[in-house]
Amino acid sequence: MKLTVHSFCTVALFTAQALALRPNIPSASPFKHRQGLRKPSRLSSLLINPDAHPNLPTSDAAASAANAANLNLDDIQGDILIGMKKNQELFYFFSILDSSDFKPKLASDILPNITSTSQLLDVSKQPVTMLNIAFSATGLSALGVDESLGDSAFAGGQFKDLRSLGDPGSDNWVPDFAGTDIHGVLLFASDSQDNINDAVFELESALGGSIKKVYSLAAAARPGSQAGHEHFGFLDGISNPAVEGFNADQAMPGQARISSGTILLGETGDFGRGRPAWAKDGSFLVFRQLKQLVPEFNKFLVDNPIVGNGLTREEGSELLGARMMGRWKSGAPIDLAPLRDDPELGADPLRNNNFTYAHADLDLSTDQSRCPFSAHTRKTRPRADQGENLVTQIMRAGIPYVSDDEAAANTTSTERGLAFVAYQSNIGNGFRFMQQTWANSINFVNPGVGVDPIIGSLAGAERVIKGMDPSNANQTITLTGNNFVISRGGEYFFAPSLSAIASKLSV
Ligand code: N7H
Repeated sequence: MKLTVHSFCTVALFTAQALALRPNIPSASPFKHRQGLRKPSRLSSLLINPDAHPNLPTSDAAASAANAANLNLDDIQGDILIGMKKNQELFYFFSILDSSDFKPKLASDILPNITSTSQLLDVSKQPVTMLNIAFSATGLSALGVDESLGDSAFAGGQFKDLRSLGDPGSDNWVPDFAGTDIHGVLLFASDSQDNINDAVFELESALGGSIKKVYSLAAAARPGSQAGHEHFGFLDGISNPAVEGFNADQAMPGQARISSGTILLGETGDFGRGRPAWAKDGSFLVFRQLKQLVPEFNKFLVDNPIVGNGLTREEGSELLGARMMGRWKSGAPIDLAPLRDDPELGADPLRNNNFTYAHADLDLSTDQSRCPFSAHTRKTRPRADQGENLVTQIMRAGIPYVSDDEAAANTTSTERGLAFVAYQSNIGNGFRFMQQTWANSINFVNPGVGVDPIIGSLAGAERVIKGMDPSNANQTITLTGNNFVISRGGEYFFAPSLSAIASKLSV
């Protein structure tokens, strides 16, 4: 097991020092008993770090990269650049009932407990439970902030956008997402559900009747060797971009290197127009609750093995799953391991992202023998098919969930899936472009290749996909509706900088 960041710490009185680094942030909370969020008593990280993932930068390395790029990691919420490394997480969606009551509490009870990027990188500074916050457009309005952030998808909200995303309507949506009543989301993350429960209890007591919980979703990395794997069994979180001013200097081979402004508003590479100055260093958070039908997915693979090449039926089924995803369950890319999984390759961050789909001996525009054009990873990052596209990039920060009912009752329920979280400085260039223009298009990246078999959606209509059989590219598979991933809806949020909360949103 590799070490994420500093593994040992002394119990330090860090809070005042850490908060002193931040502009205009109240440094003392009246709620002295609320140790769950703030007390720096960690001996091990609250994050997971599977061997196959690129390491996070050490806090020193990140600080020096940030200094050189003039990025303030003390002011940027911790979840934005960290990626898919949460252990346990709770998404707590709320509505503001009384903004004149909420705003001072935002300043005194939420802001001092928000975990910044620098804090999250250093175990000795990590709180027991990480807290981040983001607001929907109606949430900003409820706070009296009606300025445009220069993002039309955010301004309209996800419910209004559902047809563009290919959702068949809102019948499958969690009812609380269908509308614009959700004003914000609190993200709690820790290494135990008990820590999160304590933090929620403490914050709810402090916030009183100023907000109301609308909905919540508990999520957790899967146990043991499945940590980092999502419910279909595939290792996730291998390929997130490396960001200038954060970890670009230590990008792994094949990792996209992007400008900080692709993720953060107001930084180099943010092409947005008319952003207010206070929006700098915030990021748009796209949340989607994506239900996964695991037995159905597995049965589909068992029923449709790819035959030939000396494979057993079982191996043929595994191959079909890998070709739908673009990676084997171990994380090994099929572009480098086209017929059988290669767990050593999957576990090696120096090799597991080092591919482009281009090979000297094959025609990039027609040959799908190594990887189908419609495979999930190729649809969402076409690499050499397009020349590296450094604009349509997102920082994925999702985590598997089982429905609240199951978590609470400790009994099996039917719903599980991915609590999909993606950060970007422009939703239309990031998540929305990937979903609408790439994954849902039958003609991307080449005419007639079909939609992404994992997330592609045509409003519930039948989906015809080509290229799954490596020896017969014209063979099609027909999937009815949205077979294996069902959208339960979500919302578009803005995760502001800490200084924006202090100077704009809480006053
Ligand atoms: Fe995907 N999965 O866990 O099976 N995704 N994703 N995703 N996804 C990726 O490369 C998955 C979804 C991207 O850089 C892997 O890190 C599932 C949406 C992007 O080569 C796996 C769901 C969107 C990449 C999954 C889901 C994306 C990516 C391989 C829904 C955006 C990186 C691991 C339930 C619209 C591509 C890895 C690259 C990779 C899974 C949703 C985007 C295993 C189950 C909605 C950009």
